Amino acid sequence: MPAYKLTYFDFDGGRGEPIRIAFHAAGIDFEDNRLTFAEFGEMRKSTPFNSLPILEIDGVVVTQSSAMCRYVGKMGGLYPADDMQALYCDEVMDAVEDLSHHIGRTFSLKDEALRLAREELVDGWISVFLRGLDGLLTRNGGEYFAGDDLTVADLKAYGMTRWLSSGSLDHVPADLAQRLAPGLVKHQARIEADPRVVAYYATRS
Ligand SMILES: N[C@@H](CCC(=O)N[C@@H](CS)C(=O)NCC(=O)O)C(=O)O
Repeated sequence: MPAYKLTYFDFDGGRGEPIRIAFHAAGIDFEDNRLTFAEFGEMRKSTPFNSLPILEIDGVVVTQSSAMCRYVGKMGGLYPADDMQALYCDEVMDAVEDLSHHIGRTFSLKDEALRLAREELVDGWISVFLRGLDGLLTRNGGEYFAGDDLTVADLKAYGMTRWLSSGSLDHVPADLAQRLAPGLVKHQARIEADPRVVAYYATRS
């Protein structure tokens, strides 16, 4: 088994979190290298795209969180073997990436500029993506985004719904997902209760 080192920020969320959960669910040992924002600032320029996460596999650096989810998901039974279900899975991960990108662009803003940008997002892209993801979940029966069991798409969407509903994003109402996409909020609770996810968080407490 290769040596895996995942480098991401030191919080339980964001683009790194589904990869951490997938590694744990797959029973694959990995080094969970967690950086402060200051530490990232010092090494940012040394990463291929000035961003995290990066995954080192026997010292070889790879980027792109959804590609990492797919890679670990395939090893851990969290990525569909069926092409159509794999398409559903990828579609959701890419949609979550798009939304992360829109939100990420507001992180450098402050005060009034931040408020205006976030309010615009709430009325615009965040609403579009919440409704859209809710629709993708309904299309597959309402429980999982692809197939009939947990996949990395569920882990990635779960992290996004949890974040949007946490109240930690300034100017994003914590009840927005509940109002626009109640199926996604139920999905968040379902994934949070999955034994593989519970087992992962038990290691964090
Ligand atoms: N498409 C990339 C996006 C990576 C990305 O934007 N990461 C953010 C953190 S979640 C980052 O490192 N931002 C720091 C910066 O842009 O300076 C992926 O999916 O891994």
